Amino acid sequence: MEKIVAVKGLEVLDSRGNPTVCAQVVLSDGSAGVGISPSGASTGVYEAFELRDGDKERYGGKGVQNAVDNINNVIAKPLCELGSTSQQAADELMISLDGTQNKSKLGANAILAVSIALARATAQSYNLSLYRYLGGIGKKSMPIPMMNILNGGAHASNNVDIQEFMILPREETFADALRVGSEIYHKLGKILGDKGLRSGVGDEGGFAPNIKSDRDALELICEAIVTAGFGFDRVGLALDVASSEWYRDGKYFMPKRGVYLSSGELINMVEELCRDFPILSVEDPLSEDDWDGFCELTKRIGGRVQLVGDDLFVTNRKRLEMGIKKQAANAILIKPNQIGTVTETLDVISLAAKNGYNTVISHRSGESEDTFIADLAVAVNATMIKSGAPCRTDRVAKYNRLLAIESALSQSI
Ligand code: 2PG
Ligand code: MG
Repeated sequence: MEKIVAVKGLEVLDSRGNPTVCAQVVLSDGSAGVGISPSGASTGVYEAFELRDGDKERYGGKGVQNAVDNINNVIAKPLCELGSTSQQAADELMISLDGTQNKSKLGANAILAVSIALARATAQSYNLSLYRYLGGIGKKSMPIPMMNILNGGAHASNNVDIQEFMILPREETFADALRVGSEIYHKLGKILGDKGLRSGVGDEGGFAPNIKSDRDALELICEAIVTAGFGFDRVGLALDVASSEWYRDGKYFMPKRGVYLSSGELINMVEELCRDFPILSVEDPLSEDDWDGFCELTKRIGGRVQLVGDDLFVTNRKRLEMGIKKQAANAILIKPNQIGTVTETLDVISLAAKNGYNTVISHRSGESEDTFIADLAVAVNATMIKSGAPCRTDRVAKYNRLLAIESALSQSI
């Protein structure tokens, strides 16, 4: 049986120019894998812990040298003594070496990078594609791309409070869906330019214009869809309200517009937006602590709109179990770094599937060239994948990996 013979950490940069953790794992047969942890901006309070050095003299306190040291000095030796390449055994070992509830001792950023690197190395050792190794021999389907083409909230310095305005192109093939999304993205750029609203792009590659209201953003996107030659039967809309960012003392405060809303008013606002626009999916319409609000909205529109828990569930089995019991939301966003290991990520995805919750695999606003989530989406037959606009290599890398997987699947028997 092969075993792990080397584990090494390295501090690298993410798409925002902030440090993040890269790990390399080498096996006894020479197979090797690399993993890079992503990093969020609108992070949920229940996420696993991202360990940063806090030394203001380096990277404004955002260095990850301690997390890297944890890989080299705490994690590497026990993993090499494990005697196998079992993902589950390795992940469980790292969880026990950490010993905390939220991986705050070693850092979820350290643990996840190793976990991903091990999955890659082991897939290579078996001579399997990563999605095959992670997902097994069953039928594989491609996810629908959920493309964030207009950025606001914590991801852009414009005056828009809703974090993400996304399009969902539903075509026969992933390649066609990506083409449709890209054509609409470019049309939106042209429309914004014609209206004197052209802007730079936000963290996830979407345009970040200053506009009057959230409704205006949705109108502009609808115009882009229609002028690009598509109908709403083919292209739906999706939002990530990311409303945990607004929640203080039981009230919602939209900081850029300076508006206060009660939970009930926010529920009404989301319901009205879903009535007036072809919105198929809304993520975090209520905050991570507003279970009652989530349940109420699910009761009202959950039968026709996908309601996704991101900060609400944080890829965490216990929080999803609570949601299932309370019937809050009907889909889960999956971000491996919210929980910190590949094993726990796969476990929560199967819990969601067993309980009829849709799965949306997601990037973070701080990303890298690592395309693990693309393979993960196909491995688990996820309904959708969220990887930003078709712009900026950190976003496009995932979509390009999915193109390669689709092409490989079409050639395999
Ligand atoms: C989200 C993510 C990704 P962040 O809220 O869904 O789009 O953003 O990584 O900043 O949490
Ligand atoms: Mg979100």
